[in-house]
Amino acid sequence: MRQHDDSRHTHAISRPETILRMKNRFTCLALGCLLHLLAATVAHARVAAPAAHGPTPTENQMRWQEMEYYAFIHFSLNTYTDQSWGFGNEDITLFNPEKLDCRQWARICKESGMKGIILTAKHHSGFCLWPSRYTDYSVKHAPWRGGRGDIVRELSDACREYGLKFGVYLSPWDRNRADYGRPEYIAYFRDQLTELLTDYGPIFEIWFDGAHGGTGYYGGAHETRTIDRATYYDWKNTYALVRRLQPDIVIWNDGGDRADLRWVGTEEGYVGETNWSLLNATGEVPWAMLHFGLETADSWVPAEVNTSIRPEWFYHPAEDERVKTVPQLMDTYYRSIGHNATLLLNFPIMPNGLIHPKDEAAALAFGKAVRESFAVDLAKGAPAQASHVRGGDPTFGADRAVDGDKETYWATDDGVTAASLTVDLGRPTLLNRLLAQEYIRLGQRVRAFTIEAYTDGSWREVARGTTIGYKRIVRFPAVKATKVRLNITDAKSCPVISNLGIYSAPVFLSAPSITRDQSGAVRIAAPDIGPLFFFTLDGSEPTPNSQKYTGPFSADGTVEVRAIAHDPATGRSSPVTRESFGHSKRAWTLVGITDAKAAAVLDGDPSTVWHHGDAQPLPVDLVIDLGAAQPLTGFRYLPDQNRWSSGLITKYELDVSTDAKAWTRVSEGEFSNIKNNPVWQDRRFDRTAARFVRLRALANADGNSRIGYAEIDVITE
Ligand code: FUL
Repeated sequence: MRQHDDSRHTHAISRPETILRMKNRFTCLALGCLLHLLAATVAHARVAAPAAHGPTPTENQMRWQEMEYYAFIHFSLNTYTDQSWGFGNEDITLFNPEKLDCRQWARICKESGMKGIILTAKHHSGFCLWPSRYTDYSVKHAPWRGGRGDIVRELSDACREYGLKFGVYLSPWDRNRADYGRPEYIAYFRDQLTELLTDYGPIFEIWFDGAHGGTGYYGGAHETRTIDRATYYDWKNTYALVRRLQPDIVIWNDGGDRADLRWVGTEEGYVGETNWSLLNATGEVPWAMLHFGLETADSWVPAEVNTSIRPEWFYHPAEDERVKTVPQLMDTYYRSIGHNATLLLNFPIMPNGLIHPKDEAAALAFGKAVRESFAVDLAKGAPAQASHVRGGDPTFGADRAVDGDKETYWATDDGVTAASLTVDLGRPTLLNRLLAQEYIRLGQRVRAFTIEAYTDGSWREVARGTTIGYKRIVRFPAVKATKVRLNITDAKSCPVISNLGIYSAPVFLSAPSITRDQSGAVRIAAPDIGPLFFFTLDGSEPTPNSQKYTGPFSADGTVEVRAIAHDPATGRSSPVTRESFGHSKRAWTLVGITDAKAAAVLDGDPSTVWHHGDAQPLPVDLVIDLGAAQPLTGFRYLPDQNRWSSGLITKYELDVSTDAKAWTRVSEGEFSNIKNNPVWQDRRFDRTAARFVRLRALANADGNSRIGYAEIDVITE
């Protein structure tokens, strides 16, 4: 810390006059001397740094926060069974990642700009990626490397080699263990924790997933087990064990059991724009608190945004075309790291033990886009002025926010909770991003701010926001300005700003969405304002010379549409979107349903949804008549996409028929993680010719009988 260094307060005391001839002159000089001494005394009075306000981060939380960006790795036995969650009875002999190379994982993470990796050492299936002494359900009994492999060891070694920190995910819920739900399991869980936190060097973060109880194998019992979340895991003592074994660790838990970090209430990759790093140490944590934090809370519990580079956490070959694009990942960046959180981005590992080349390419391109976006800080070292400076002391002057030193800051006097910081760029400069950081060691303070740009001789507001915290990055349309002003308009206590950055970042156009309604009309759209769309229907890559989209067009039957968004002003194009449509849905009907709103199930629009009436008891059937028999190889279900979604099916059966009388079961099981991650649920089955499809919902995510659908589709190839 250089902030409190007072060696600069050196001062020379002027020599008094010795000879004075005239009385009035003497009086004048004496008075002057006195004033001079008084002024010197004031100037030499040390201006104290602001006192901390409210909760502040621990050293462990501070180190973690500064990591900003790190990886998740999801790999387990269910990688081999194409499931989101293993049931706990998957056959160990399936586990044989013949090309496994943790150095590939570490290299990709390092080259992408990440600072660490967290591995699913044990996911809900209970299968252990290390040869635990306490179970047979581990790599020790897999064919891989003759049972002598240890992925926790290999990855911790690779992390060390690449200068990355290493963390572990240990699922509290274990669908394999016979004793899950009984006290014995807690002893087992702690034994495993002890192994992981003792045998593999420093662990920066431990992840205790919130999924807790439900159906499972449970040593052959094949039943549903529920536990009391509030008491069963005895987190207090488990946390004490963790901290004893790894004093520098941070503990993640999903909010209910207060740890060092909190979940943000969604796996889609964003946290609230208002984001306080605060929660109360006890009490309920409703969704809004996870997502926005709580301004008045008593503990420092910062947010970590976890999301996957593909829709799902584990590898599913069907998602090879659904790897997130640079614009999507950049949007995630701005809405996680740019919203005062860290970003934990997941790579699913393929059955061969490697990260897929498409995921690698996406992560590296994303890393490059971040580097490019923040390569030149236009504010760094530029003249800066503030409306208020603490005690008039340059130690707390405006320039401390643009000096590139994270330990110095601009601050105002106590009680001043609205103040401005102006950066003079010297000449009209194009810019579209402002980055601000509070010196959070003294607490999170700012409640509201605006950003103004000085263009053509006057100030105009270009953006406004709420919290800042460790880091806030604000996006706004490009503006040419000679000066930029950050106005803190409200704060809990005097603002303490350690960094202000100004950037002209490239804008990455989002890949467009392509939808087709039941009549066969295809629509292309994107969230960005203004781009043109170009598309192809013959499987070739679209370019700005391809057919221009001028409005919905008809393309019924089996067809692949590829499209790009393009901005002629910058010459930039978006990534390509590819959407394959199967048989025409024109002749499809929902059997026995008279509600016209049910058309939403087949309208090709993910944002519309239809629910059966609430009174209907489970199971609830949806029967689709395809109009004619077709060779089916799978079906797809998209649940309600709204934020306050309901009716998400978690257990299902799928039957098909040629006459709606004799039914054949082609698929059954669960949509495991549908609540947290409501993406398309694809299920494949052996080719069967059928005209009728019956989806039977056996349970939903909320434990009631409400059942709904955004979309249903079939797979025919
Ligand atoms: C969720 C789990 O149920 C998912 O499978 C995944 O591990 C994700 C990170 O957390 O709650």
